[in-house]
Amino acid sequence: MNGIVLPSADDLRARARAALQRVGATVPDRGTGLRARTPITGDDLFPVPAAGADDTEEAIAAARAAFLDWRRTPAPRRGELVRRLGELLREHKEDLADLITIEAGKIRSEALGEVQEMVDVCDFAVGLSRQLYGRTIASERPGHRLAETWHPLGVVGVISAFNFPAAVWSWNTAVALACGDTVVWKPSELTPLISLACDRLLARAAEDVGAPRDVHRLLLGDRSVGERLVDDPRIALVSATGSTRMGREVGPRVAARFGRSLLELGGNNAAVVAPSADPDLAVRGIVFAAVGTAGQRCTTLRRLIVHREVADPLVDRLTAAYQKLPIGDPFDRSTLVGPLISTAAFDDMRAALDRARDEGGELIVGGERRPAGSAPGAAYVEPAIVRVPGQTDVVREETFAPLLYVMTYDTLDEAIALHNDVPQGLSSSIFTRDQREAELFLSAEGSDCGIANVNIGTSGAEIGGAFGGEKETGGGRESGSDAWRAYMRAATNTVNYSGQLALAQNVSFL
Ligand code: UN1
Repeated sequence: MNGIVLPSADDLRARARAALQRVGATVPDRGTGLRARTPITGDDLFPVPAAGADDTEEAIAAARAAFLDWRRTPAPRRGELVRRLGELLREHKEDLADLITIEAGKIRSEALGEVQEMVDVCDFAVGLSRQLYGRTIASERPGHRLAETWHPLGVVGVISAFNFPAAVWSWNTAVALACGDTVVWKPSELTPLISLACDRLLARAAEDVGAPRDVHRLLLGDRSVGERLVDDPRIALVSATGSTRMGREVGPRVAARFGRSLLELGGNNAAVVAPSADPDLAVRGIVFAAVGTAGQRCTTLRRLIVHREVADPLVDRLTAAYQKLPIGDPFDRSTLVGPLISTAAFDDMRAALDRARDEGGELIVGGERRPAGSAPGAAYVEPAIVRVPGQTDVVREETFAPLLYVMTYDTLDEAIALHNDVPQGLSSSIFTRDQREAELFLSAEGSDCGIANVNIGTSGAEIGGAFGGEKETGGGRESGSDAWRAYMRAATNTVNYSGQLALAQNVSFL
């Protein structure tokens, strides 16, 4: 039995090569250490050269030198670089989406959506380049002006994950460049090709507008490259996206040298479904949030907390929807669930399912691997729903797979307590038509997450809001709103134009 029909590794190689050529990037033909790989078939595509210690040193020094120039460039002119990058991203939307699908396994619509997110954040950062506002503050002294001024921070080290291999880079880079910073990027080892494409487009944008080439440097490499960024005092801000385990190392190491870190770590996102929820809307919102990107978003819905009265019919409807999910080749327009990133990710999912069963859970649907006869190294999996007797140990952990745990509640207070009783705090939602319930969920006594939604799932945030979460999610905020402040330093200025020396707090001296 062949099962899922897939393109060949040669087809994917040709498609990746064509996309890279169209963006103007060099197709790697020899390499040390790294390999570009596709989860669609599980095959290696190209060898990729990896950066060593010398390359890392050179890149940091170059980005630091470029910073000294870039910080003097007026912010609206810095915005012109980001505008040009946004134009190139629009022009090459399909090429970038191809590379995202090939390396991360995203279905077409989600890969295009990721590129759209990049375009959107460029538009945002162009506007931001004219809005890096500081406040003026009423001085307590006559003839004095008190103000805050925002200045560029330095070199930003961006460490990104495989699941949003391009968008998370763009959130950081578009904002950092507008803020007057330069960037050194260490992407996931799993996604070198899309990284080469993004780097090339930014280099083209820099050439087109006459910005210094070294405002951005890409370092493809293993963990040692990330460690160098973490420990180097020339990296003013380390913006790292990944697991909580990774963040536990990065945070203290950056803090030990008094650097800044911005951490986007694990999520264990939940939705509360109240008795008044619109069932059609809830089912569609839940399925996208739990199953989209094959359950491999930081914002993926992993826990469903359902009122006891509506739990059985809701689970029945979700089960019916899960049984019909088209699983397979992410380039096929009818597919909704592409591959997991690796067979190891499937092993983790199986291990979580086994633990859930041992902890009293009941598998309702899914959890099996779909055979892909031509590609034994690819992991296609049926998204799973497990009913659990409560928030057991495995439910409190993030498993990066399409695995949805369902629990029941009787009172909203109980639902909120369950909701918040996990170590992570990224995204959350409530499905309800009761305004009092919705507002309570959004209030100080409600969800403790960085993102809290009503009648929409936990994933798929727009770039205009700040993105990030609390507790073990790391506390960082990226992308929109005032997240830019993390990429700048504020100076408080007191200017005395009175001709008299007046000391604050009525202190007299001399
Ligand atoms: C991530 O999974 O790391 O809100 C980022 C979302 C996307 C970004 C996810 N806009 O699901």
